[in-house]
Amino acid sequence: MTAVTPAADLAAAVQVLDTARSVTVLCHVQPDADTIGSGLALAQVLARRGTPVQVSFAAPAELPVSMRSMPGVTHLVPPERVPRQVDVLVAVDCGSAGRLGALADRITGAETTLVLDHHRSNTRFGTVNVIDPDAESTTALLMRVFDAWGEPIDRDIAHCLFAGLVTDTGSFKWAGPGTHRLAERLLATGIDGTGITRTLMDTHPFAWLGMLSRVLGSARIEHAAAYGTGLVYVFVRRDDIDGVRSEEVESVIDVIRTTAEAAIAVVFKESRTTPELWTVSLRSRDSAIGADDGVDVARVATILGGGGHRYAAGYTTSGSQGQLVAALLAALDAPQ
Ligand SMILES: [Mn+2]
Repeated sequence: MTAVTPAADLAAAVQVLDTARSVTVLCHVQPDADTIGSGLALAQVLARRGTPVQVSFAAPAELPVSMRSMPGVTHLVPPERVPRQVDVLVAVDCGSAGRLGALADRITGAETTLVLDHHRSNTRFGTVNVIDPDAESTTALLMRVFDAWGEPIDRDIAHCLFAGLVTDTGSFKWAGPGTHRLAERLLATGIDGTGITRTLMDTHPFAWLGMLSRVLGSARIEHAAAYGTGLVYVFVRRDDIDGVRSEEVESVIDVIRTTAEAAIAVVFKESRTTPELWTVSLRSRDSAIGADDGVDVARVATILGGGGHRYAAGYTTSGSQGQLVAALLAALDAPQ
């Protein structure tokens, strides 16, 4: 991508990291490979410099299986081990403090909060904010931070950075000018890009096939939604996801979003523990990099209490299936 992070923000971030006595890196709840890859890459750079560092996320209790082979996982600590008072707190890939879940209260006890992120809807909740909505991934943004800091990217760090880049670009489907150059630089360190991608994106248990067939069979389309550009949606209920991981649940949106007749694709995902509590994923179909068309789903998600990117966003809500669809349709038809 061509967008440039304001040099002053980058310099301020480097200054914070360079002079930190200790660092606590926080990833978002329901972590993906971009937030974990960012957290573990930064932790490895800090550890190499001799700066005490820990990485955490509030929920769920366990790191998703597909991310457990990432280098640097030894820096992960459970949320209850994160002290109330910390020196430097770094939030990676979090558009708002709410994305930290139960760890959001640690901001109050932090001397400095550094926010490194690429979400369009970012609320700039840090004392220092490095936000670039045009960055492919937060790990791509971290490459710029490491370059400005003069910290080399070794093979283990490259593994983590590549994990975020390959997942947030949908295996480089959403690549712009410069994206492949970033990938080339990481691959040149000797990492197994194919293996990393297969582990993160292309490996599912057999039970995934049954789950997909049940869920996809219940898909609905609303042609009149979003000013006639169309909405396709499915519900993934608690009893649909027995025996499958979060990775399988998250994969559903990538099938739904291919529907030609709808500009917006939505997956409602019910909590495993709380009935009628849902996390909702939205995708806008016209997701050509740099294009200014398509529905801005970050705006829709923000109306519903969430946030995200122009072409990919989400929110959390509760209620019956009918209530959820009605609220979504109203938000899609809200004045621009
Ligand atoms: Mn991301």
